[in-house]
Amino acid sequence: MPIKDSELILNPDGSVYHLNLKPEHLAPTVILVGDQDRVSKITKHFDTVEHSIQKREFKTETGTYNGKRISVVSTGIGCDNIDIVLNELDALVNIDFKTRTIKKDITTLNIIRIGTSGSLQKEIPVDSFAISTDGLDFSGMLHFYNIEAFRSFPFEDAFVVHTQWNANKALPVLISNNKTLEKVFSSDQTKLGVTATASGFYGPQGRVLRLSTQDPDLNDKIHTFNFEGKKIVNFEMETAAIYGLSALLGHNALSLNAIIANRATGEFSNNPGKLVEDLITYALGKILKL
Ligand code: R1P
Repeated sequence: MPIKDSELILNPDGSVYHLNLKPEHLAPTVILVGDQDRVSKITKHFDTVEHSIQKREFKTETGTYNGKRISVVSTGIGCDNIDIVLNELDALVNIDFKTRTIKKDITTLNIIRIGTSGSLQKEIPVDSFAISTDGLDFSGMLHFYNIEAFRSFPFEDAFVVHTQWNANKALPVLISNNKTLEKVFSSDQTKLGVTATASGFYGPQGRVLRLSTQDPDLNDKIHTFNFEGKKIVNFEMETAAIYGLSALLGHNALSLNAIIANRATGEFSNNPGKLVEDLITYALGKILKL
């Protein structure tokens, strides 16, 4: 049965609804960034850019870097946007837009996030690079899918007990990265740990300006949690959703984090722009090994 027009929405030119891309515009290696202005900070290193398009916060440039074809896509902020980006990226490779049917042979994308993030541990200092071994979703988005087979229930259960997680909030969901990608991107320049993915920037990450939070001790509890040696090292807003949807759709995903703030020490990087530049250079070097 063809997927209905209302479910797989295509623009009049045949491109997918939000990303505005046609299948031929997407490379099998995809770099995701939050900020649309970060796209050109990556593609300025490319040999050539063959396609460039933007709709809302979703900007894509596809080209080659040292001969390797790569697409760079901005997601904007948050797990709701990741739901759009991951589903549309997958549709571009795994759904035939003419017949609106799922292809017989499924294509696996390599998806690398290059993001900024705040550390929760003193030993992950400002200006370091952290690789997310797992994403711990606090946003609730993944509960709308059949994610059970990919969850790590013992970690999640221990976390809920340790934090006395409020039952009005969505249950946290822990999803692992792709271990092959983790090996390729790890080095003595990177630190490994669990990334917590929040549903907001202020209250959901324990930041208090004028509003108090439901649990003022939550960040301390997150920071002290240790499950069989696994610790939560940083907070951001996309990784767990990328890991969850990639696992469900059969794509390989890895999240790289430039640590621009340390919530444990209260520090903020003196030069976050340079740190992101350095992480981009580092990631591009490793991508050539895929
Ligand atoms: C918040 O300022 C944004 O920055 C972080 C968070 O995950 C959130 O998207 O990542 P990016 O720099 O990749 O957007």
